Amino acid sequence: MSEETIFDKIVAGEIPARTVHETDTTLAFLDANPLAPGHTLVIPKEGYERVRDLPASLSADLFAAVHELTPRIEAAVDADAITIGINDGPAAGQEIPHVHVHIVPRFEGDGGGP
Ligand code: DGP
Repeated sequence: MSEETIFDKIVAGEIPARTVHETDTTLAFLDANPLAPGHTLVIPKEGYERVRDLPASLSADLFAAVHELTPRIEAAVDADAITIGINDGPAAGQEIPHVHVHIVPRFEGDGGGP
């Protein structure tokens, strides 16, 4: 487990987020600084810092949530594709030390992404 982060506060309902999906072990909500409409973060409710720290069952739960959400998000914003990304460690750009998967809708010619 890592230090308490802003994502723990979102899980606890202490700060608001636009939740799009929830299971017993995962939560998905819209990114506050979106790279594209529909940019969503999927997190384990428990605050593990790095992907390597996740118990296998939780990593399976996390990817199951990503798997379920991706086509729904793509359809909701009429995207052409999706980038799925994890910044795993500060040197990779991880700002919040609580594992999170970016689901970023992509559009032909957008030239963007995480
Ligand atoms: P990363 O750089 O991979 O650690 O991504 C962190 C993301 O978290 C970044 O895209 C912005 C988002 N974020 C930071 N604080 C908040 C918050 O309080 N609420 C929400 N919904 N997203 C946040």
